Amino acid sequence: MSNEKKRALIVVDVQNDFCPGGALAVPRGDEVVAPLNNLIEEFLSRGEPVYKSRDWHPQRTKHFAAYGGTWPVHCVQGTQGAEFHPELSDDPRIETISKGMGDEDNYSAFDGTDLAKRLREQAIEEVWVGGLATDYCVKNTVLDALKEGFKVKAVEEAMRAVELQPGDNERAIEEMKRGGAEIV
Ligand code: VGL
Ligand code: ZN
Repeated sequence: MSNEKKRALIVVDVQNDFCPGGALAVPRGDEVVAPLNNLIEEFLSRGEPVYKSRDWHPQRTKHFAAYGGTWPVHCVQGTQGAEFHPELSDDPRIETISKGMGDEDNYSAFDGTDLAKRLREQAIEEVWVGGLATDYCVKNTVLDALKEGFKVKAVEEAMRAVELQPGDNERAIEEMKRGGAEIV
């Protein structure tokens, strides 16, 4: 038997609203598409599973500033802003994980979803993570993956931060490292 770890790729929230021109644009958010497409191709060609998460909000949620939360309206179910970036690779083998359907912030792709169960069913040991945004959904996805017992490789060139506060990107990277993720 090979001693290679069984891996999966998690592409976090690469949606129009998080890219330049979107409702909650992450500066240079679209730059994650090219490195993520390379990873998607590598994983699929080796028969390794690929998951895309998407922020999939109802029109009214306490996640939005208008209803007591933090954020402008973004990634509302069925809108163009909630669609994946048009250049992000698609493939029938890729599975979509929807999150953020309630009033909780649900930043992590594990929060309120069956992602951990699905990964365990496939005997995955290690997840590679990239996407948007480093300081929210990527960070929380990485920390939850570690809590769920997976090894994590966080792909720094394949993620970008919102940086509501300057330094949030650096702090998020540090937090992921401290939690046990390997930054690659
Ligand atoms: C996200 C803010 C609000 C993210 C989602 O995907 O990082 N950030 N909702
Ligand atoms: Zn959101």
